[in-house]
Amino acid sequence: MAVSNFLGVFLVVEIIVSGLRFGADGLSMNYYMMNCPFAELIVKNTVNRALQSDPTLAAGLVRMHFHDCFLEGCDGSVLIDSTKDNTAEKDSPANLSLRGYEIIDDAKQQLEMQCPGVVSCADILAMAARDAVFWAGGPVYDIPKGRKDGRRSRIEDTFNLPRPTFNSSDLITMFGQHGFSVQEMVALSGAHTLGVARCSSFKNRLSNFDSTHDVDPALDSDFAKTLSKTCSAGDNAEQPFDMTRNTFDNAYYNGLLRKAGLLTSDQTLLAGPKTRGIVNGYAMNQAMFFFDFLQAMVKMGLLDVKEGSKGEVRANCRKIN
Ligand code: HEM
Ligand SMILES: *[C@@H]1O[C@H](CO)[C@@H](O)[C@H](O)[C@H]1NC(C)=O
Ligand SMILES: CC(=O)N[C@H]1CO[C@H](CO)[C@@H](O)[C@@H]1O
Repeated sequence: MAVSNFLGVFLVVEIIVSGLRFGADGLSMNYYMMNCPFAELIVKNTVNRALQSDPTLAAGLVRMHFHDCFLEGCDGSVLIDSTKDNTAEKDSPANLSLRGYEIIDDAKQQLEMQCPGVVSCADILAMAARDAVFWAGGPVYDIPKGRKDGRRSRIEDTFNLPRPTFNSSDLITMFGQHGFSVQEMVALSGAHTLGVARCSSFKNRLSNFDSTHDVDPALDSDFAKTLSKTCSAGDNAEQPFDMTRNTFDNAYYNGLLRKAGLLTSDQTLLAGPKTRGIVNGYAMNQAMFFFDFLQAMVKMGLLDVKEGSKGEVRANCRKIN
């Protein structure tokens, strides 16, 4: 039953996606079929192996792809290391807790041996995030490939990431600037079904919240105690977003209904008049969440992609050629 459901979703999306003209004409589902036929398989095996030894890295890969796409487009810029003359995106405070770089390096190394100079780091990251979602129990989906790697990665660009203190209208505005509907924004936020945030990302909710409240009134009082306990171990102490941090499911939305959303930007989705109904829907219907999520992820993976001579295929994902 579950399997046939997934297959159904997969087929429908296959049709939707192949019928789409990607604003990017050079991208296609079988981009590597001729010159690196095992690219998908190599990435998948590498991701599976890494997640078997550390399941928490699924979250890392999904978040890294998001940051990559929101800054300068999905062009692998988030993977670049800082140099003497340039402080890269990854060294911003917002990106400091990104994890999973080694998995991308590992896949890249194998791909360079099989088919040197062919598979971009941006595509490896997009495929790895996709495989991580499936590995954690989420929907399976195919993505177009053919992204080129960018040559710019600057810390200044990271102001373009949403902040954990954003309210629903801030989120609607920022995601809208990237072409996402309210529904797509709420579905993408569901990626917080995986992983953790550090105390520094939510401690503003626990004391001196605003002029009339010490603790954020949108926060369940027992959950507030749990968070205070977590934070007693310091700013870097980690708190899972939902009760199943390594499983891709709709527990995140059910948590919001219990006022147990971790960040302001999570709980606000229940408070906002335009987002509340969508949260209720996803909490009730996981298949609907999966379906909307995978479509929004395919769309996110196409943000400002670089094609042809606008980019390159890096030999090392951490360095511009
Ligand atoms: C809606 C606006 C969003 C905000 C304000 C936001 C903010 C954050 C913050 C503050 C953290 C924790 C960082 C830390 O404390 O170390 C986090 C973690 C995470 N975010 Fe988001 N995020 C948003 C949307 C997204 C989207 C669209 C995705 C992916 C599609 C995503 C995927 C993740 C994942 C998987 C983690 C856990 C990472 C880990 O455990 O290593 N987020 N996010
Ligand atoms: C959301 O926050 C912005 C400031 O970031 C504020 O101007 C706006 O009034 C807030 N909206 C709601 C609905 O609280
Ligand atoms: C969300 C967040 O913390 N963004 C920060 C990322 O890094 C830049 C540069 O240091 C800051 O200006 C942002 O506030």
